Amino acid sequence: MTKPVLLETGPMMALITSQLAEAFTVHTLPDAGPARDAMLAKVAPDVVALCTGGHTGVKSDAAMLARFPKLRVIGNFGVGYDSIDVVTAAKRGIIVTNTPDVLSEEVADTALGLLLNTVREFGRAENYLRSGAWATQGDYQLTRGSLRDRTLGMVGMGRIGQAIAKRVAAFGVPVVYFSRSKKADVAFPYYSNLVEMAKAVDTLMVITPGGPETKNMINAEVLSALGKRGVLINVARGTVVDEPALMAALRNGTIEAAGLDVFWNEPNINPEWLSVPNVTLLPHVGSASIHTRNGMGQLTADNLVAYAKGAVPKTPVAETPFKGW
Ligand code: 8YV
Repeated sequence: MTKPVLLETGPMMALITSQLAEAFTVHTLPDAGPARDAMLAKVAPDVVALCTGGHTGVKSDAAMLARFPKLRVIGNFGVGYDSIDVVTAAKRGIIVTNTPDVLSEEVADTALGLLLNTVREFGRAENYLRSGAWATQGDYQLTRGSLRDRTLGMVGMGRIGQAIAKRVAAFGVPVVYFSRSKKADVAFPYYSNLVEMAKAVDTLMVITPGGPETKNMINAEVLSALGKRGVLINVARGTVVDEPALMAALRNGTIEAAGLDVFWNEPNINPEWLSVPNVTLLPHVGSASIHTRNGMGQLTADNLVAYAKGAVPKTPVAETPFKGW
């Protein structure tokens, strides 16, 4: 029996590809160039399953999806699926799956690390030691920032947001949150207006989905409301933050500091970031441990293999609920 055809939109973990290869005929798109176009033209008419992820740089937008007339399922390696046009997928009855839960605790750990590093300057302090300056110039400067006198405003209170809020609360830091609607099962004080919340706190933690609805949500008005002691942490998507506005706010003292794990146009980030001193920069490592990536990879494979086996996918996204293949 011939296997159904699956296309990986870029290289995936061996753990994923090896399991997919048992159930599908797998093709992997090369990065760019004529070989990529040639492969797409050749296999697209037969593709029933796509394995993708934000890291592949391929957007499954309406034009891309139109190339796959037989497409039935998209397995996204990652919880965020802003690179996939789920509205078009839903209209065509294509099931989109993602990897919730398995990365929540890891991303929350990273968020706390980034927050602490941003206010207490651990990266810069380590560089100071490594440069030999401790012995020759004395102790590293006292940090202007501290968690001790802060109030945190969460921008987004989904599963990862709640894991972050729990950790921050355990550190003795008051937490409030802004999201589209008040969560029945969340006890932290709720704000329905982001600017009002930014005025009331001095630290913002961004963990809201990407996509058009949240594009440039953290803009000049929000940053100015956050104020001079303001610290902004973003572990969501680069697109949620108006980068030129943030860069200006950091340079002219509108806010104090920022910590970013995500950027516009990853991995080719705006090179100007490298010369902004009061920002901690991480190369999108929120979920990037072997333990957690293995969990994400397994869930991605399980969701796609479910199609080949006629089984129920574990984690379809809300926009494309599973009703049968
Ligand atoms: C990964 C992520 O970097 O899950 C997400 O939405 O942003 C990260 O865990 C990404 O999925 C890799 O493709």
